[in-house]
Amino acid sequence: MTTAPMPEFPAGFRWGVSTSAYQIEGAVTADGRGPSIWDTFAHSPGRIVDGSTGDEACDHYHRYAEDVALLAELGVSAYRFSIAWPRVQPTGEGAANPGGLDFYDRLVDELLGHGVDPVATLFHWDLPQALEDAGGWLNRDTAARFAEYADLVAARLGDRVKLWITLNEPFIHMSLGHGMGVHAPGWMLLFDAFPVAHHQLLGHGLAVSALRARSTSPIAIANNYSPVRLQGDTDADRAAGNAYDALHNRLFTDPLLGRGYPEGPGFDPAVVRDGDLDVIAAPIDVLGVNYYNPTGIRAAEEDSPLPFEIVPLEGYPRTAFDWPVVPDGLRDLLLWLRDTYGEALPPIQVTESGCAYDDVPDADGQVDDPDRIAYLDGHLRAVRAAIDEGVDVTGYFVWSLLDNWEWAEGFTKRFGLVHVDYATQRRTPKSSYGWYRDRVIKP
Ligand code: PNW
Repeated sequence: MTTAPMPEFPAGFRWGVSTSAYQIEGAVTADGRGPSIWDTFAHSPGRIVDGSTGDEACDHYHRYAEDVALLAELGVSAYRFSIAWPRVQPTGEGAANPGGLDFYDRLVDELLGHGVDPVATLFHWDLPQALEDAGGWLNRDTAARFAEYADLVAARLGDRVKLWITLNEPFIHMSLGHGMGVHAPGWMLLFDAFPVAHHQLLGHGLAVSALRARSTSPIAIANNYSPVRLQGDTDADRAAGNAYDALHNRLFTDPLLGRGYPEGPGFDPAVVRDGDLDVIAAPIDVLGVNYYNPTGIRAAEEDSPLPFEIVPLEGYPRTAFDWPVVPDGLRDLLLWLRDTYGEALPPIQVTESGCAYDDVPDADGQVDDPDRIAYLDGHLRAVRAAIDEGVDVTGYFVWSLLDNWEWAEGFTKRFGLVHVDYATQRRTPKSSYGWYRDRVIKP
């Protein structure tokens, strides 16, 4: 598919792709790795739609050199991956497991050898199972454990990782993992999941100090945002929109940027101790923004347990996940962040943006994915529009390099620029890979 020439981005703009450990690595018992909550969850009957697990995933643990060659050929300047905590600390505490860190050491050197900046996420949801057995993120102690783990990683990789990302989407880990039971560890606590928000944020703040002590590289967090599209214009609809914003878009960002928690659903002051908000507001250098779609909101029915009602957005194309394709939502979000946080907002990098489609190889083995090209084209123009309106955006990472194990959806959702045939682990770049390389990164 051809698209109109992409407008130029500022010099030095960081082009990347993202992945996460449990979704691609496989090799779940290699070199002393301990079990994580996702191993436990995936192996529990009924949790994953196709009954699959991440035991093998894309076998990236053994094929990382081939995957780095794909990155180099793509021409990205950065690669965002995550480090599996249970490889570094199989039980979540104590001395580092050298075999686990060795893998990331090899990966980082392979990236640098190909001119690709390593961007490392420390926590992309794969908590060591032993920590979950002690209460997981509901237990305040997990925050301190996370900072110790960050210290071990930075001691080994702090001279070479170019950007640290402490947590991936703490909101999704709280809501889907602990509120609604859709993700590991599978708790259904609804709004009682708030301690998971606070302890993740506390862990983030403590990890920022640990990283600063070992590394001069900038530090970020990757938050998930979904701008509100009000479906109604009554005062009750607007109040519902504010409640949803407080929960999804501000619960993590307000305290990170020094404003304390927003009043609203889910907030429980009882777990917040003196001094915690100062730890959480430790300055960060970059705000990572993961965006997939906006959320339609209107006032809830009177007997609803929720202070808002989520309404499907009509009139948009949809991805294989049934998520609406709304590129303007990304521009709106970036402007909302700037208008809401003003001077407190650090430069933004879009750390995830992408879509799932049912990509099937043709008779010649080629994968043509015009819908993904249209998706990325629209979202990049939205980023460009926000930059034109004065928002400081310095990077964009496509989710994802490879088709991979999509959590509760197993292998049924393909987000990659590169198709993976899981039976053979054969990688085939899709047409979107060539488009990103030739029309965006090196036009
Ligand atoms: C993100 N939602 O997860 C994650 O960071 C990735 O690991 C994942 O593969 C990617 O987005 C695609 O799903 C999300 O329900 C999971 O709104 C669920 C939602 C959003 C993000």
